[in-house]
Amino acid sequence: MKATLTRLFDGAMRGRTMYVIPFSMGPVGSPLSHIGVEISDSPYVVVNMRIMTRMGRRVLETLGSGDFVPCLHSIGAPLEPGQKDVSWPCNKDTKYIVHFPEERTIWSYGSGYGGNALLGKKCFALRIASNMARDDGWLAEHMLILGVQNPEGEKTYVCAAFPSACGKTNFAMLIPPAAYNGWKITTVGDDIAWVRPGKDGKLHAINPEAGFFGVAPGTSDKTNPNAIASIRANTIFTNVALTPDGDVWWEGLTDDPPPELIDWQGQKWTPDCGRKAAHPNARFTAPASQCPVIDENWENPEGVPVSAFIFGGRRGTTVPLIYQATNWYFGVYLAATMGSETTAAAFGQQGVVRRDPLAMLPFCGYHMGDYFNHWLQMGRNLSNPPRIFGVNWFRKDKDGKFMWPGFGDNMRVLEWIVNRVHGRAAAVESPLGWMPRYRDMNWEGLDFSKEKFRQIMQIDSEAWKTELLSHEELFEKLYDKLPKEFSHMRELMLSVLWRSPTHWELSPERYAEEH
Ligand code: TSX
Ligand code: MN
Repeated sequence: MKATLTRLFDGAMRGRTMYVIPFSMGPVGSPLSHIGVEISDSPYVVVNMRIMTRMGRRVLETLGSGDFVPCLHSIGAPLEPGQKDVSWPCNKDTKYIVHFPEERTIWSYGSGYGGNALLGKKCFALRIASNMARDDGWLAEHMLILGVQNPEGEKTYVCAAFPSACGKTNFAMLIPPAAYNGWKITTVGDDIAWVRPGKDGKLHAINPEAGFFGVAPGTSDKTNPNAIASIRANTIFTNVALTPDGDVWWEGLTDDPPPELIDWQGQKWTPDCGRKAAHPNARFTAPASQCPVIDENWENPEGVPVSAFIFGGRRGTTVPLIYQATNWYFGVYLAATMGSETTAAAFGQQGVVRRDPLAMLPFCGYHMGDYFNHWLQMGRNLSNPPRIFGVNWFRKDKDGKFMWPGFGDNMRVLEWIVNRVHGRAAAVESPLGWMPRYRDMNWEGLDFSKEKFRQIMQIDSEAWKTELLSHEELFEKLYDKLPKEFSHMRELMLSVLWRSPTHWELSPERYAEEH
């Protein structure tokens, strides 16, 4: 790779300005932070890194002669004297996004966009950092961090991992329903968590980023008012559409599209033209400090104590709304086998489950089998580990309609999680772990019947046998490094399901209000 890339980088920046970008992932000077220096020929990278990281002179001063991650980036589009530049230059044919985990460096060539170019994010904070974390006994995770404050003022922090298109940023900024007067959700981060054991035997998390690089389409005052408030100023919009008065627009921002727009490619656009106005992956880059519910501890150098890990996916069938893993090991199994049904046709077949362990498949910088073992090992060393939960907001009924209202009402699931963590909520055992009965959750202000709850919590034994068999497909790919514990847990879960009725469900008396 070095031979190939050295040849490509030779003269790659000719005719452009080279920028040197010192940045800190995490609050400047925090013991949990790490510094990088990105060299880039893209002003787009500079202005985005200015929002997404702590960047500039104070980082260089903190660095002194200490360690940093060298990040080399070129769009790979040199300009000859007199040659006119294009609006978004990159190399049409050749792109390499390369990590050297042994020396902890990143070389990125030919691309100007997102994770390929803003090297502090996926390349550093996940792929390189996951290597550092394995070696030094911590975790670099693709997780949001949020705080749940109850009316008594008690604050509980949780981290959550979802594959793309599950509404991670929406969940990170959730607004509780009206019935939750006195409750508050606060945001620490919406994408990445660096998690480290503390002297108290708990895990503590920081958000290594300083901004949100969020998907714009689908973001609105209905789906995420806090995100809309966060992007009111000092925000970069990438590949969105423009209104005649110079404002931005994307699909889902308003119920009705404006009568005319300039689309993301600079073409005239009308609602009936048959094209999308914004690119489906259009983004906003906004300072986290502008989020109305940013957590008071979001820049605390010690991080926030993590009480729970939540793992989810987009599953139309099979997976219940909420369940708690029996222990750390089963939780890691749950996380390792999580998956989402494909939605976009661009990803090939629609509606098939793609496994994305801990939402880290594209972002773990080493073998996934070693990664699972590292997770198991972390649990062995913690006296007070976070509890682990599985959620599924996307289960559908026989008519193909979403059964769960989602969005703010996910607060009801969060409340049960928080109360479980503190030993205040009841649960019953199931083949998957611990599950709430109807009466163990708060339904105030929501019309959700016991029968609907029974359906959304149902465990179909046959479907779960098939599900567990399909885990084997993932395990085969990791065969030589798969934790031996995983095979045992799979066998055990199969045997529990084998003796269960075809439709395993909480017995009727367990639902009865009087019990
Ligand atoms: O972000 C979502 N969340 C998490 C919110 C805190 N979305 C959007 C996903 C795409 C990025 C959801 N979509 C959620 C959800 O909990 N649930 C659903 C499915 C759903 C969609 C629409 C409705 C209900 C559920 N209801 C109406 O449209 C009226
Ligand atoms: Mn992400």
